[in-house]
Amino acid sequence: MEIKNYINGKFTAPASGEYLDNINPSMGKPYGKIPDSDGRDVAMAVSAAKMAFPEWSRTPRNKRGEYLVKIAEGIEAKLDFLAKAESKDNGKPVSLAKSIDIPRAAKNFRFYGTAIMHAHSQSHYMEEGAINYTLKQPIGVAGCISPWNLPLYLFSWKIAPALAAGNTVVAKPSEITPATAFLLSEICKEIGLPPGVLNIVHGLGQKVGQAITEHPEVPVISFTGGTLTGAGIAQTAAPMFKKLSLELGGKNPNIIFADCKFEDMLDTTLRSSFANQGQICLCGSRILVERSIYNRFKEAFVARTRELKVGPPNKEDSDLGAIVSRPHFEKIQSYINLAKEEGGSILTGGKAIKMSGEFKEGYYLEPTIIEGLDQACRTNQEEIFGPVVTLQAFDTEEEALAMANSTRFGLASTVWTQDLSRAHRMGEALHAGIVWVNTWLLRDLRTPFGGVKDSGMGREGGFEALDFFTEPKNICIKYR
Ligand code: TXE
Repeated sequence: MEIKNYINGKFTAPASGEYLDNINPSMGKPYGKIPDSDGRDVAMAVSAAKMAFPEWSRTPRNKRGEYLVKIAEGIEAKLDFLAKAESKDNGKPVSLAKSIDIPRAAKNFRFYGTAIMHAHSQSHYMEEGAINYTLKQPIGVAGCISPWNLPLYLFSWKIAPALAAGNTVVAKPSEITPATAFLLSEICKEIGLPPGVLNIVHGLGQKVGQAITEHPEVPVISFTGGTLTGAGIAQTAAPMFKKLSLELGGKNPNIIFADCKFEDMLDTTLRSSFANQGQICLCGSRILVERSIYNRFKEAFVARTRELKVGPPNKEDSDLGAIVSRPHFEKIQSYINLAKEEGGSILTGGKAIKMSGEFKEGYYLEPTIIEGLDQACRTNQEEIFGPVVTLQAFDTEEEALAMANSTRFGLASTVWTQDLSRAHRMGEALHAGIVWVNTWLLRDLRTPFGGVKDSGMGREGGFEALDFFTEPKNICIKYR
């Protein structure tokens, strides 16, 4: 697949004329090229977005919404093709791309294509004979930078609200998974999105991402990715007083009380532990189990994990596919070695899997369960972002909370209990932006999404995202 930038409605080569290999992780081999863009391409994209902003921001919101709904329809019409492309680029099973990633990308555009029709603001009457009203105005050129784990799903979740709110966009997908972002630009072209409204620049984070972050005419940045990278972006953006949304890493606790509905919990815990090869910022990588059911859970969880099929992503029956890249494959393995050094014991998994035939150079890891580590060790403090979970037992609710809240992260938590009061108490006390009780990854797009502490700042989702991509202005009119 020869990927091009999408700038001012045209598919363009990078100013450098250079291209990077795009690797298929299931085979460990390059299968395409992506533009090795730099600040020059970003400058062209920003000026195209600037040129398009006056017209786009004045376009009636129902018209803007219609464009977004057309993009959603374009994604839905190409579901299978996009799912195959996503699976090939990221390594995730094609079944997952087809059931989660691509449908959700369409939902993101459809949601904001209609939500903008219901966005409203307030007015405040004053007895002195004045009326205040608040305008929520689009900001200008929005910079959207997204990661490799849910490529089109997260890319679209930034672009859709930014466009709906009347901004124009310069967006950068991860250089590790550029394919569906390029296919999205083709859909935008096909549906007649006006040139310059959305611009997509491919390339390395340090070059293209950095250029977007530091560009003086990009006043608002929405980023999802690693905590370290997020901190670097904040350092660049803060002195420029840019509006910033950072969705970063997580080290999420999955807290299982003895009174849980065991089979429901077990089925869901398999998904929350290993879906997308554990490469979802919402995965529950620290499993805390009430001691009285620890052994029962451990046996059942290990047995079910051993039944999971790790295979080529293009096989419908693969439960887990390939890890997204060789560096990440090695990073996860280094954490498995660290866990052993820290005294953990591997209950199942822990090893790379050598596939056969065309997949023998691919990056495959066994789903791995580790016990015997204390909460303070690095394995339980740092984000691994792979098919690796740890088990720990607790005796009391207070102890479970202390363990759950003991990392620098605070993105999501899952709690399994039939005790209603305890569910409310845990929800109230957990350091997290999202708490699921007796479920996981059940998502209502109207809800705020984001984390606390090192999991980032700001919220995506619902009207929060529309507020993020607008500036409120109060106008006070005295008439008496
Ligand atoms: O993210 P990066 P990566 C975590 C996970 C993973 C780690 C790094 O632990 O191992 O983050 O993953 C662009 N200025 N999560 O490498 O490096 C980069 O090109 C501007 C959690 O994917 O943060 C890509 O488009 N942009 C996360 C995007 O930032 C820069 C999901 C993310 O890259 C940049 C993914 C810079 N200096 C990883 N450097 C979640 N919370 O969902 C890189 N980029």
